[in-house]
Formats: sequence, structure tokens, C-alpha cells
Amino acid sequence: MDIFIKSFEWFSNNILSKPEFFIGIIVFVGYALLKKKIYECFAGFIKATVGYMILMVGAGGLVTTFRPILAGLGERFGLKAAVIDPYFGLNAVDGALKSIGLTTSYTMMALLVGFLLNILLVLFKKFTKIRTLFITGHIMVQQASTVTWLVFFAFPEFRDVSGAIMVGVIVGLYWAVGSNLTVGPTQRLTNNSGFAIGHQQMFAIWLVDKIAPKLGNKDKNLENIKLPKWLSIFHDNIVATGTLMLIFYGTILLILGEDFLRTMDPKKFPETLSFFTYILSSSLSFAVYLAILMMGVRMFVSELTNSFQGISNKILPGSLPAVDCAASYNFTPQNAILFGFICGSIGQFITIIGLLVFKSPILIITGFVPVFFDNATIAVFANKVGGTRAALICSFLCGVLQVTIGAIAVMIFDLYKFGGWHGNIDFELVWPGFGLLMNHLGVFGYALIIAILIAIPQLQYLRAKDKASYEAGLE
Ligand code: ASC
Repeated sequence: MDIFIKSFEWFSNNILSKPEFFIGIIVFVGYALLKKKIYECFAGFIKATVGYMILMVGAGGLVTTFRPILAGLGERFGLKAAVIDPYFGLNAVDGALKSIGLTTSYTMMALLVGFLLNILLVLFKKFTKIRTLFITGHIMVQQASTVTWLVFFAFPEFRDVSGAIMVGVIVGLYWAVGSNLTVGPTQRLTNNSGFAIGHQQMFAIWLVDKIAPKLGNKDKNLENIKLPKWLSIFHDNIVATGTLMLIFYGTILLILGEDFLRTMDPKKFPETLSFFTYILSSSLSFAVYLAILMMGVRMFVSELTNSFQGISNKILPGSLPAVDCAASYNFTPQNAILFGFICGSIGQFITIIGLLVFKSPILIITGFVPVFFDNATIAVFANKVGGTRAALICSFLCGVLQVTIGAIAVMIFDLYKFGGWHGNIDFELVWPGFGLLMNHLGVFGYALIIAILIAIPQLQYLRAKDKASYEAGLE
């Protein structure tokens, strides 16, 4: 038993929650199943792992550069509040679990249960109609943590292994069902590249795919924006990102003020550096990290989609890997990413001002991960089926919802005491509702969540126009 627990802990800590190795191993196994030479399998492992590590350098750079500045907005104006960001959410859940005398080890158990359940659901695809395996490890850790708190909060009587299994079951179902919902939109976006999204806005992608066509015209999309000659310099991705961020972030930095930033960010803003240079270099680092992120994405996505054929032919027939939302950024006009981020930020800022004006007891502070990755992703998918207008409207609304429902969520789940909430859009659209069901209906509510999640792919299948292409993972 001890050996079993130890090896399970090792697997969780070293593979499952280290997505770069997890993806590398999947690529290796996939190529091996395709009967590639061993050195080719090895090369695939290295390329996918390094690609993913590059992606993480880009994402990590964006997060660490911009998160403290946004959090600083709250501090600067003396506001006590919750940050909506999955990393802050993770901290808050850590604190909340400690306050009831528990640790996050239950989360790791839930993670494993959820992952195994996802594999089973794909294996029994014929009955479950699930075609996707969620393999974005760091996201699985974050989501399993938040859901651990939601379950333990609702069921004090199950704050033990049984509770961890309950978490694993609903979170595993969510991974399978949510990523399965993104198959059609992602395949359309990527010209059938053979992957789905396994991230934090899966239900939102499905919803956007449904409503965006009603909001705009897909032919008038961000790719077709013709700019006057002097503006055509912005067709270049780096120029556009750098300039826009200089204006947008520069303004935020100016509002925060030189003195405040010097004390908050002393490492990057020493005495010798002028305010102007600081603004220029902070804003432009955005373009740097975005370019790094995209390079990593290209590397690992192409390896993964090639090799996953091996897995889907031999082990999990007809299945697709569900990966990071950033994988979709390679299949879109780059300004979709930027406009999504900017409209989502504007939506968030306006709503935050609304909270202040209406004297909300809870103030929300923008977290970088949702405001960038959710809103960019929403814009990418909305632009594909509803063009520019849909992209701008959907990402703006997403920003509004992130703040409004985020504020309600920290209240009802008592997390305002710990300063954070997960913040990504599925944790506004889906999980607060699930949490309320458990809080108010107890075990019955829990069973209802399972029933809802199981029913979704069945409905999806029933409504699919072409059953064969549903089964082939095309719609
Ligand atoms: C998240 C999260 C990240 C980023 C990254 C985007 O939700 O926790 O680190 O998005 O996965 O590529």
C-alpha cells in the first residue's frame, strides 16, 4: 500500500503536474505506437518537451511581468480585495484548506482520479460520446484545487479521501466534457489540425461559437482589416503588439505613478532608470514574451498532433488531445489576440469602477492570466465565426462577467478572506453554479452535477448533423 501511495505521489508530482514531461512522454509513446525509429521517438520527446518549456517561459514571463502591476492597482488606491487569477486562486485555496486543518495532498489524489476517469470516458467513447483527453497538467492542478475547496466547503462531512474522490469525479467529468465541447470550434479554427482545447474557457468557447455568428459577419474579420499605408506597419505582429502595449500599459503605469512603482518593483526599476525607460521596457517585454510563447506553441503542437495519431489509433481510438488555449493562437490573425485582451481589459476595468461606484463590499483586482488568456482565446474563436464585431463584443462581455461573477464567487465560497479567486471564465460560467448546487442541495446537488455533465456529450451527439464526423472528431 505504501509503495502504491509513494509511486502515485511520484507520478503526480513529477509527471502529471509537469506538463512538459507529460506531453513529451505522450509524444514518445505516440511515435512508438506509429512504429517510428527509437531515435525519432527520442527527437519527438525532446522537441515537444522543449517546445512546451518555451511556451511556459513565454506564459510565465507575461504573468510575472504584468501580474504585480495589476495587483498594484489595488494597493495603490488602498483597496482590500480579491485578485481574479488562477495562481492567486491557488494561494487562496491553500490558505482556506489550511484554515480547516487540511493540505493540498487531497488535490493530487483528485487529480489522478480525474485523469483516470477521463481515460475511461474516452475508452468507452461508444457510450459516453467523449473524444478528448485533457492533458494540460498545470491547469489540471489549478482546477482540481479550486474544486477541492468547493466540495470541502459544501460537505464538511467529507473532508477526507472520500471527498477527494468526489472532487476527482466531477473535475474529471468536467475535463472530458468541457474539452469535448471544443472539438468542433477548434477543428474549424485550425483546419482540422487534430486537437481540442483543454484549458479554462472550454464552456465559454462552445458558447461563443454559438453566439458569435449572430453578432457579426465572419467575412468581416480581423484578418481583412485594411489599414492606411502608414498604419500598415501594424501588419507586423511585433510592431502591433509593442505599440499597443506601449499605449495601453503605458497608461496604467502612468496612473500608478513613478514613486509607487519604484517601491513596488525595485528590481526592474532601480534609482538609475528613468520612468520613461521603465515604461518602454515593461510594455515592450509583452511583445517579447508573446513571441516566445508562439514559438513554443508551434513546436509542441506539431509534434503532439502528429504523434497523438499513434495513441488514437492504438490505445484510445478516435480520440484527440486537449491542450493549452495558446495552441489556438497559431491559427488566427495576431491582432485577434491583442484586441481580445484589450476589450476584455476594458470590460474588466469598467466593471471594477462599477463595483466602486455601487460600493460593493468586495473589490476585484484584474489578474493577468484570465484577462489575457481567456479574452484573447474568446476573441480568436469569436473572430473565426463572427468576425471583428463578435470578437470585440464577446471579449468585452467576458471581461464584465469575470469581474461581476468573480465578486459573487469570492463571497459565496468564503474566499475573500484569502484574497483570490480562480477567475478564468469557466470559473464564472460553470463552477459557481455547481458550487451553489452543492451548497444548497447537498449530495443531491452533487449527483445533479454528474447527471448534467454526463448528459452534455449525449445531447451534443444527438444534435450533431453528421454522426460519422462527430465520431471522427471533426465536429
Ligand atoms: C492559464 C495558466 C497559465 C496560462 C497558460 C497559457 O490559465 O494558469 O499559466 O493560462 O496556460 O498558455
